[in-house]
Formats: sequence, C-alpha cells, structure tokens
Amino acid sequence: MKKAIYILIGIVVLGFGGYSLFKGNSVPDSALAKIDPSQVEVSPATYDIGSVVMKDGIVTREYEIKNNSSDTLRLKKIFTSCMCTKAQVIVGDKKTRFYSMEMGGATNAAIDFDIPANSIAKLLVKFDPAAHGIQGAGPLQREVDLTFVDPVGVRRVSFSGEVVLK
Ligand SMILES: [Cu+2]
Repeated sequence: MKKAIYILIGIVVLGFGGYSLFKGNSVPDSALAKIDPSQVEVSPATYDIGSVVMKDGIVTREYEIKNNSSDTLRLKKIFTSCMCTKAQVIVGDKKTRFYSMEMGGATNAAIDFDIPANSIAKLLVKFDPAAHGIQGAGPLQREVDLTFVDPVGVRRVSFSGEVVLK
C-alpha cells in the first residue's frame, strides 16, 4: 500500500516536472529554421495619418506581418522611436504587451513571440497626440522597429502626419 502511494507521488512529480520543462523551454533560436528574408513582409511601410487634432485622442493603425515561409518566424523585440507611440503584435489569440521607446539606455526585454508558418500577424500601433503637450504640435514622423531572429533581422515601419491643436 505504502509502495503504491510512493509510486503515485513519483508519477505526479515526474509528470509536472516534465510538463513545466516542456512549457519553459521553447526551441532555442539557434534551432529554428533560417527563413529567407524575402519570405517575410511587413506592410504597409508607412501610413500618412494626416492632421490629428490633439484633443481627439489616440490614433490607431494596423500593419501586417506576413510569414510566407513554411517555418516559425520568431520576433525577439519591439520598440518605437518615441514614448508617444506604443506597439503590440497579435497572432490568433496570442498577443505581446505594448512596447514603446527604449528609455535611458535600457533595452526592451526579449519577447520570443512565435509567428507560425504561413500565417499573418497583426502589428497594432497606437499614437498619443497629446503625449508631448502643446510642444508636440506640428509635423511628426515615428518609427516602429521589429527585430526577428536572423537572417530576417530588423524591419521598420513608420507613420507621419501633423498634430494640430484644433
Ligand atoms: Cu513622441
């Protein structure tokens, strides 16, 4: 009887241990297939958001990340050119948090977000025209950089326009 209990405990412990190992250890970057950079498209390259009235609040735009390859595309990092701009990547029911500018020399954490073979992810970008106060009025250009595992490397998209007070 005692023996049976020990065996049962053993099975439960091994089961959980194995499961958490499996969950925690995704495929390392070095074991991923090398995707030809031409098989990844991030579009549109830019948006003209036109005249944005500061008090009208946040402007949102969507870009597409197309993984046309038959392998997993891994996103390592997202950052934007300014703190008024935040970006998130979504695929199916998975999403990253919103990332912004890398402040004070700090680098945004590696995110290891996998975009499956032959799929399209969404890049959601939010721009707050009031983030810089009235000093932010005038023409603007902002960038979002996505860093993928090499050889795909860094892809940049942007938007431009003008913040007006009314
Ligand atoms: Cu800004």
